[in-house]
Amino acid sequence: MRHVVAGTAGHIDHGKSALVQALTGIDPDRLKEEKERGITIDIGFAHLDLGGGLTLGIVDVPGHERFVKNMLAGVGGIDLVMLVVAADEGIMPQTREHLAICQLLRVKSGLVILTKADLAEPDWLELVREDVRGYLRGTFLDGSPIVAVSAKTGAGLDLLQGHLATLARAVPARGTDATFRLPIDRVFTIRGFGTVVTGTVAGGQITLDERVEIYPRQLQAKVRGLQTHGRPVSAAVAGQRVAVNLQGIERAAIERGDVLSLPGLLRPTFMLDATCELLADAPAPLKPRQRVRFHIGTSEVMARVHLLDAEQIEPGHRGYVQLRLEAPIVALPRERYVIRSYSPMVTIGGGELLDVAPAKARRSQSLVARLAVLEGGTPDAVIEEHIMRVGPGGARTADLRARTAFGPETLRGLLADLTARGRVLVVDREWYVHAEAAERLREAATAALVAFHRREPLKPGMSKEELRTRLGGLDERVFLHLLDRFAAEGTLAVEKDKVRLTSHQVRLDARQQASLERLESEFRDAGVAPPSLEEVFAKLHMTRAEHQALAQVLVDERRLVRIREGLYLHAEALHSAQARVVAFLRERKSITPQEIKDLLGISRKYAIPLLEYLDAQRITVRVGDKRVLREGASGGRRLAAD
Ligand SMILES: Nc1nc2c(ncn2[C@@H]2O[C@H](COP(=O)(O)OP(=O)(O)OP(=O)(O)O)[C@@H](O)[C@H]2O)c(=O)[nH]1
Ligand SMILES: [Mg+2]
Repeated sequence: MRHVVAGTAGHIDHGKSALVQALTGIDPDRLKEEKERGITIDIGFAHLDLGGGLTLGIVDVPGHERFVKNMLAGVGGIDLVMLVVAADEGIMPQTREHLAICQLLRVKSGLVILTKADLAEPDWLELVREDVRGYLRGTFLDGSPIVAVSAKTGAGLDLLQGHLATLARAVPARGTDATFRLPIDRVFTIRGFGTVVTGTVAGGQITLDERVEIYPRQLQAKVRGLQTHGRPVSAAVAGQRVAVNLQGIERAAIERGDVLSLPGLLRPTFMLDATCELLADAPAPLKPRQRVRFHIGTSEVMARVHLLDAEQIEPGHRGYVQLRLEAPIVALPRERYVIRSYSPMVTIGGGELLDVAPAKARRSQSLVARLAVLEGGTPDAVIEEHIMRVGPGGARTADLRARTAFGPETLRGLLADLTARGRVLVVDREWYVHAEAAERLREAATAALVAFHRREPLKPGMSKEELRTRLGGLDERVFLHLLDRFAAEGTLAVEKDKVRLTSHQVRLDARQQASLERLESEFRDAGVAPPSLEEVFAKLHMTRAEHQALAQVLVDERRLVRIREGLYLHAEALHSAQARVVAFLRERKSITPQEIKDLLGISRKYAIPLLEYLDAQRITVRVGDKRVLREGASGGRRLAAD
């Protein structure tokens, strides 16, 4: 089964709806008001079996200039256009505007239908045909069939159907490797079923029972039923018109312009970077910060256009812009949009989205260069650009899904290729950092460490956490991964929670060396009943600042061991005390605080912290008011390890 969607276009009263009805037997005007006034107000739908498993869905649009907004909601997803021109009237304003819209949206093909042929003399018909042919020159419909028909007599309908079949067969099948998106064009309820939304699937596919999300409001629901052209189906794919019965959501929570997609895949945005081309017959140049009506998919929101590479865009010219929206939307790069001026409401231009999660733009050469890559670059250049821009923080596959036009399989392939070529680094599962961003981070880390070592020559290294903060507070997983990578490459060394340059060593001058030795011997001599650091500093007439650092050198070199806050034991004293306690325990099985005081000849002030230290080292374990050897603990091995 193949599905192709066509849309009518053309001036009011030129016979679009009558043609659709004559062709399909379905009246696309479904509103009471439409019947009463004899005009189309909102989009209507019909379908035509073209044989050979090919169905043509038809979106019929209103021609009235006040309803161009509705026309735009209808033609967003069409494959081909049926441009209707009444033979008795010829080309009129909305013939031009609708054709311009189809051109801006890059509708690929179509044909022109001269309706009401029964009202025109053959000569006149030929004149109109010539006129239209000339008018189409240079447009995407240049050289397309021009078919004269009469909805009244049925003349020309068979010929038209033949042309439609040929055009529909030539529409390339859309791939399924894309993010599922359905711009919603209608919402209603059916008694007994609940909420139903309809639209043309813009990408990917949807299946029965799947969980879905309505964007930009981000409400979830479940697909309870699917229909295409009135028949139930179990799945619907890109390019197909579909009605989706949703479970778990109120009709009032959804409106035209919302997008149905899969949970968590898309990210609402207020800003878009894009190309912008102004129609040659736009009434005025596009000015900086001009307020416009922005149309994408089935939605319309107000926006201001910020020009990124020009003072203004002249009619018939193009430029790069940032659109700042007054309400959020969801979209993906490569989608086309249309802008209309605020007043008068006329179509003035449109373009292609390049970045759906941009930073607030400031005009710069680099921004223009970046947008040129997003517009014209190869797929891997585009992915690289996205990963590069997020810097050392990297991008996850999910971020890239939400920011690029690539389907999951294409994306996987591109990322695997870039990884293999060393352009991006995988820092965690599904998390990518650009090699150049990592390189810049390495330079920043090195600079931070150089400064740190200069400032703190007696410290063995900077804490990882401090370095992470200095580098802008990267995500911890990314940071640790990159740190390991830099360490493996030999740039820096990581020891426990400290990072240093590989070249850094704590070097003491002669005076510092002498102070260090005096400091150490004070503790060595004091054994298991050491003084406080403050007492030692006072005794040795040392200044606090420098000698605190020297004491830390002793701690870093494990010559001094911190038992608890403010209490340091010399390593030799600690080890011999520990050996004696272990020997005592081997023989007597348990030891009380009183016994340890007697054993080591120390006061309670030292005995309790020492016991707690041994507990913390998992050498002893507390049972009531006694300590026993921890099962499996080997005093000897512990000592060696310390
Ligand atoms: N004689 C004749 N009249 C036609 C033909 N097609 C349409 N009409 C008449 O033209 C009028 C407008 O037809 P519609 O089909 O409503 O025109 P439309 O283009 O859909 O109009 P909007 O949707 O409002 O833009 C109606 O009165 C039709 O009966 C035709 O082939 N021959
Ligand atoms: Mg109509």
